[in-house]
Amino acid sequence: ETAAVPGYRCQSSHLALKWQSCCQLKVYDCCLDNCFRALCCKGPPPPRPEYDLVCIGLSGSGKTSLLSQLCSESPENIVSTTGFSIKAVPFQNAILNVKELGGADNIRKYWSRYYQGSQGVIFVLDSASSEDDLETARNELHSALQHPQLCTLPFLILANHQDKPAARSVQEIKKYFELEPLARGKRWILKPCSLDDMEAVKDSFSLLINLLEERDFEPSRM
Ligand SMILES: Nc1nc2c(ncn2[C@@H]2O[C@H](COP(=O)(O)OP(=O)(O)OP(=O)(O)O)[C@@H](O)[C@H]2O)c(=O)[nH]1
Ligand SMILES: [Mg+2]
Repeated sequence: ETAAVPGYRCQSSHLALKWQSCCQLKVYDCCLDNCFRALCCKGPPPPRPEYDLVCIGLSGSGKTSLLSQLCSESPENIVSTTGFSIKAVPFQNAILNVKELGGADNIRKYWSRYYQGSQGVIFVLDSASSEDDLETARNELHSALQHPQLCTLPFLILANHQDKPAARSVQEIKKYFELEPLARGKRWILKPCSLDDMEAVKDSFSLLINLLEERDFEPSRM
């Protein structure tokens, strides 16, 4: 009896092992099945929406520098944009196809020829520029806000060069640019920024993407 018990025990533990490995196989089988389903049935993630934007601002305001940083390109060797340049700027939930228009005096008069098809506007200004340049920037922004092809679009206004001691605060710029009365009823965001703080720049672009995604815009809300 004593001999039979270990034998029985041996047999039962053998059966238990078999049962256990059978269960393990089933678990692996189930995992593989899930992986297969996940890979084959779920398919690729949905494509990110793309938006076409125009980026304007006086020469030296920092348009190319900011866009290059957003595209993880080297900030070295940036030269003044003659004509225009297009960059696809990737974000987590959208791709922005940004057309930067050179801001030099002799190019600005042609800006409006390149507005067609835009879904939003990025206006970059140098917060530390001279009074004359700030006034020119204000006039250009006012023309853009009132242009028939842009006046209904969302605007992101970036008060750049905030790292400089002479930079005006965003409140001063808001007042000087008379944004409250002029842009009332429009979708616009005014944010301070500098090349030193690209996280803040990305946050501002995320707010712009939110505005671009808004389908049922009611002007009275802004
Ligand atoms: N200190 C400082 N310098 C900046 C900032 N943004 C741009 N710059 C510098 O300003 C200069 C002009 O920058 P760009 O990016 O070429 O300006 P832009 O608006 O593209 O000029 P255009 O192409 O001529 O219209 C470069 O030397 C940049 O390094 C900033 O936030 N702070
Ligand atoms: Mg440029």
